[in-house]
Amino acid sequence: MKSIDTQVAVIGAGPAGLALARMLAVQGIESVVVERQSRHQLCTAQRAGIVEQPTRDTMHELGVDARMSREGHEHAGFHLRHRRRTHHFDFRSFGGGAAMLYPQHHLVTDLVDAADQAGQPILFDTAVVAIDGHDMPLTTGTSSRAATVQAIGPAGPVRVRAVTIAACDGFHGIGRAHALAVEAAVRTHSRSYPFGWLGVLARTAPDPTEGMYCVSSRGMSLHSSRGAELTRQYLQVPAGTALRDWPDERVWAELRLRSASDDHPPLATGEIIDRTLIAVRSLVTEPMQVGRLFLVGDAAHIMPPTGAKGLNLAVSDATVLSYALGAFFAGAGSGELDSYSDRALRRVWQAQMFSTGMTDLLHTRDDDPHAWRIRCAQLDELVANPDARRALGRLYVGTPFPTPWRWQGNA
Ligand code: RFL
Ligand code: PHB
Repeated sequence: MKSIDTQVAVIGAGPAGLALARMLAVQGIESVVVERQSRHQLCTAQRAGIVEQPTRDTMHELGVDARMSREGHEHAGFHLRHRRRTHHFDFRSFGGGAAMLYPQHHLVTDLVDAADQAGQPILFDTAVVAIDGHDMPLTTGTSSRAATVQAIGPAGPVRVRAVTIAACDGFHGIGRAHALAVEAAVRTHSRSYPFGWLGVLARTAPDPTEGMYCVSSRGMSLHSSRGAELTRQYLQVPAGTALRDWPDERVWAELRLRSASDDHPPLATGEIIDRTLIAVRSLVTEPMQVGRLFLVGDAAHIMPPTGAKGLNLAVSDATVLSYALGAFFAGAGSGELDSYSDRALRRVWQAQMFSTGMTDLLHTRDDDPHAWRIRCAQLDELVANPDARRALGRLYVGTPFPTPWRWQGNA
């Protein structure tokens, strides 16, 4: 069996795992990233689009923002279509910066390219099947590589021995399942919704170019973009709906009805080249660590997609963990590592508050006409009151990551 020794075994090469490996490398800490998918699959899958200002700053500090600065589209805020009128919320004037529309798979590609250039090992097509040694006492030094991940790669079994394991393996990964199985104190807090999203990628020009949430008694629609000629559009759909129930004509008819307004022409239609169903759910795992095993990003928590926090929280968790690992490997003891979960969870719950609030505000539930009228009143307030927008904008653009540390001082 092939065996590799390192300081940190990172499971998963999504934004959490790749950002963490880069943050560790900047501090001179070795890691090996193990990824189940091929490089091609990883770098082409359509997912998130909105990058918060603190995530942009982080990518800049890590030296991985050149393409994002060139090709990303700054989003000062978003549009809200409500009562058939279009309102633009510009959050830049509130001083927190601006989000950017930059597809997640481009960010992932940039991080993979940067890892290649730095000689950072990523084992693609290699699925982790077991985690061991998470409960061994934590010490520094090569003899402390007592945590292992067992994986199956293209050439057979691989073992990575490490001081710590970062499970950055997403919602369906092995990390959270392992933590729940071995430690009774690990719990999940979850909320489900009676609806999901249907997402399509279409060959149409975005109009408006910034994201737009449309509120309608038929359900929410969201219009986003992936460049000058591609749009990413979402429809609230009943939970359990099937893709075959949504032929192109039905998707466009519904998008047009929900986005109908008195101040813009009807939505342009075009060829749909990709479609996915996206679950709307909330789940947080607490604590996000068991001994030497740390859960990072979607492995620890899932947000409803409304408001686009998942990618950003993955990078925020990675920042907190890289800070704690930096302190540990610099000989400062395990105090910061012990605080990882508490420190990360504050921002996680803040994002849950935001995403849950946005989800409740923008989606329609047939069974509750009273709630529909309250939501209309809340939206009227948002349109009329800059203070209400400021509070929303602060969270949309992104609050600072919960660590005092910046990389330049530590590189
Ligand atoms: P990821 O990206 O899921 O990466 C986990 C990686 O782990 C690998 N893996 C394994 N590797 C080895 N062995 C195993 N046993 C493994 N099991 C899993 C997987 O192959 C994968 O490569 O998690 P990470 O890094 O925590 O990043 C989280 C984000 O990807 C996620 O939160 C966002 O995509 C959510 N999300 C959005 N977030 C935003 O911030 N802004 C958005 O605009 C936004 N839009 C979205 C979204 C998610 C969507 N979907 C598909 C659910 C739009 C959509 C449609
Ligand atoms: C996206 O562009 O994929 C997107 C934008 C805003 C959201 C969610 C997703 O709230």
